[in-house]
Amino acid sequence: MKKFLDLGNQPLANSYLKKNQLNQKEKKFRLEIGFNPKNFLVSILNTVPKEKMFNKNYPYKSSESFTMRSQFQKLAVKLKKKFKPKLSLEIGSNDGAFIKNFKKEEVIGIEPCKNLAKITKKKGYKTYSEYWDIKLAKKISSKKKIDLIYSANTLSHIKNISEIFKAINLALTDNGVLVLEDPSLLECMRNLAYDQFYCEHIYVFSTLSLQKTLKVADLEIFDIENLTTHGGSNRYYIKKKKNINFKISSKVKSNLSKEKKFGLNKFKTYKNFANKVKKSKFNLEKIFNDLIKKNKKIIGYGATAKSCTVLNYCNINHKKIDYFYDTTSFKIGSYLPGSKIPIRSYQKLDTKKIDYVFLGAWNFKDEIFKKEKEFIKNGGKFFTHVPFPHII
Ligand code: DWN
Repeated sequence: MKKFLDLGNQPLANSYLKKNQLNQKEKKFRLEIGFNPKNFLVSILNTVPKEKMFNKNYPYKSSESFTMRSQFQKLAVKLKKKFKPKLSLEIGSNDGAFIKNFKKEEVIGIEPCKNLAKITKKKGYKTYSEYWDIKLAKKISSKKKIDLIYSANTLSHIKNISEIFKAINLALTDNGVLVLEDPSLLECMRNLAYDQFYCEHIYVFSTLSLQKTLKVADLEIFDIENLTTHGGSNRYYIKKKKNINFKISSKVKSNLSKEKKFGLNKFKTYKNFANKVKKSKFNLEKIFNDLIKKNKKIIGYGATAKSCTVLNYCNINHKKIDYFYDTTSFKIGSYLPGSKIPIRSYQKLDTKKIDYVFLGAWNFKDEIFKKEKEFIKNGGKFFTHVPFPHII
């Protein structure tokens, strides 16, 4: 791995602090990002043990956003129509936003975070509260293989990625399909969205890197959809290499050439990105300092895991942002890691109380702007660091 970016000492994103933990020393790790010139994988260099991140206290629920709920519902309909699976499985089923669109006997959830697995189990969905690996794949598929495996924003969170793909190959029927969705490295770099890097995001995939990694597990991409989800994601359709029933779509070639044209196969592209990130930090700090000088009331919106990287890298703490609004029950009443900014239960934004809003959940800008049109109409302002620090 060749290091190209250092985002400093960071606490664990999603490790929200309770009031009685505010004076305790937080666990930190060095957030450095590297590029592997052999397989083009971009990953964080120092990983945190999975049990420290994905456990019974996991705060993120997929169902929190209307955008995500409706996307999962539409996708389930589409995949069922396209592949007619008899048995489907989701790796990282979270609170069931995707699997709830299937009949209970036709889908299995894998969710190591016990608080989340409990939700789907309670609703009657078969859910394994375990980490996905070869052992689990064998256990689940020993009697009946899986026709469709879906995984959104999860495989990029697992360290031993080649083993993960081998386990998927093992569990799939010969004509089975893996549908994998994760943030796109190309969009992350184009948008200077360096906050896609944090402890949980071990990898940010490109088509180039995924193609090489899948090869080791005898799998290959046969189609790709470019999505706007989470600030730009790719949905990859993947099959067994030996399966000739699916034609390789021209989207695979066009994505590969788009990425090569941008330089995702070259180290110097990543060095340029790192230089731009430094400038972005400087300019975001400047926006904060200018607003504070003018005595503006600043709050944050969406206490995302991504925010953790930006806030801590750009030295933004509770002295600069009064509080964050978030709708997630688990986060309300706690404090963002590192920056120690309190998280409050969401209330409609009001210009009588708030002047500027830092958009932590910039990936849900459209949904949030729709909700807050009164605030915007009355002169309230949002600001973000994506694709460059600016007041919107
Ligand atoms: O990959 C991951 C993604 C999918 O989810 C995980 N590693 C962890 C998590 O990352 P995140 O926290 O950056 O995800 P989101 O989906 O950008 O988080 C949105 C946050 O904003 C949630 O805490 C809910 C909140 N929110 C809100 O308070 N009001 C969101 C919307 C749309 C709103 O209107």
